[in-house]
Amino acid sequence: MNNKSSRTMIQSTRRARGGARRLFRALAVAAGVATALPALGQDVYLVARQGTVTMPDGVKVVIWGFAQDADANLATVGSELPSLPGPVIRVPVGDPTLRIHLRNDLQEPVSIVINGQDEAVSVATPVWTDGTSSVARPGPAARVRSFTHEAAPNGGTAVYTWNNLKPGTYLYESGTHPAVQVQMGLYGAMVTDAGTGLAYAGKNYDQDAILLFSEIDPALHNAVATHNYGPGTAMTSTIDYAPKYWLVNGKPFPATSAVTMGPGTTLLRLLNAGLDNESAMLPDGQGEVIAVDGRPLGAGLERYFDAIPLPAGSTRDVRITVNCPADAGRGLLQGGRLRLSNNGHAPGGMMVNLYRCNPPVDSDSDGITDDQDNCLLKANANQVDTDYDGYGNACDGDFNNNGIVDLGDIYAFIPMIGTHNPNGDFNGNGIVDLADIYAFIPMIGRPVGPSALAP
Ligand SMILES: [Ca+2]
Ligand SMILES: [Ca+2]
Ligand SMILES: [Ca+2]
Ligand SMILES: [Ca+2]
Repeated sequence: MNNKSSRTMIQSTRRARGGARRLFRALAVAAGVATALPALGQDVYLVARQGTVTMPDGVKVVIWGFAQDADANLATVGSELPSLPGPVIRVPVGDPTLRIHLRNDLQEPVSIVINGQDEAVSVATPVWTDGTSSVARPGPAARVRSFTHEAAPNGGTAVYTWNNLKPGTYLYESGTHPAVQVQMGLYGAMVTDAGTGLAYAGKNYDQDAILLFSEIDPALHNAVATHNYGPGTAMTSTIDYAPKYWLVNGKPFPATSAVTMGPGTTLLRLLNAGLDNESAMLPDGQGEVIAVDGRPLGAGLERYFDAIPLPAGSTRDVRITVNCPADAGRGLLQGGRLRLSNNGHAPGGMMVNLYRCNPPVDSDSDGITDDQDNCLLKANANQVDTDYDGYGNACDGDFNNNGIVDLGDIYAFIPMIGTHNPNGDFNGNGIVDLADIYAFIPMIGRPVGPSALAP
């Protein structure tokens, strides 16, 4: 399930629930009785699971992530795949309560915290490394394993409740062994507004976009997924953390989704779920930072930046006002540390096209807009390009790189059949098979591409 459908689902669930509440209120009023309303609140059903993401260089990385349970009933969970990041949680305006129902299909305990929001517990009770849960430390060797109660491995469930949500932009993430579990992908964005079209008191906006930064160290992911992480194993800690992929909303350029700003004021909700500090460079230096970690800046403290600091685990809300059609155009938001490659291959990394006024064109409707798509006319949302020539595999049958798929390419392709040669694996299923032969044949005699990233 992709992020868009997850988000749509959350919104539709929310609409249905809002309708039920309105009906209940109407009935209560009609009955003329002072009936206690049912507790307001949003219920979100998440499953922690293992999954796989494909990077633009074709490398498949195991992740742990949150999937949304489609029928909002953790008792029956289908084959929903985790997304990276997890589903966006938007709590409706005026709803002070959020309940996250978590089922944990991973092989170690998982929990959920929202950085900056107080869970509805009288005393925060950590789980210690010996598995006990108490306010007092059970012994001198005990260390905190989890900031809050956990869902047990292999199908255990837990409910997390927040009764006094503050408006703003927040990260939700695993509160258990976060140095490992959060970098594996157990994170997402949670937002709630002070009012309709109002991020915080006095801070209006017309449209918003979530830009969640994170990184992947494939060696660490592999070690964790194969149980080779921790004391006595090849990788004993995150001290050698060395990310190779830098993501915005779970994907590196050119697989990042573009954002359209304007007309009016756009609120960019910036979040950093990575272990590394980052910053966000805006194309025109026009961003107004109105809040830090969900705390609105006081009058006179709103700052205009071109590079907005985004420390690990933090969020920033930034407003940009666009006058349409006068300001129509496009700019590039980049990670300020210029990590603009995918495992050493540029262009890539933390780059997102920001369009002003006019939504971008996406000729093949794969979610990658024409200004950055490496197969303009062939849907390839993951933008895999295993020979790094700027033409995505899906439209690159030109193995000898002479610009046309010709006899030389036929001779190059035939020996690839039945092998794992990534360049001949047009559909990315790991083997050059019949489907790839069928994909190759229509390319014969035609020019490579076209691609926005190659001449
Ligand atoms: Ca496209
Ligand atoms: Ca290529
Ligand atoms: Ca050729
Ligand atoms: Ca294949």
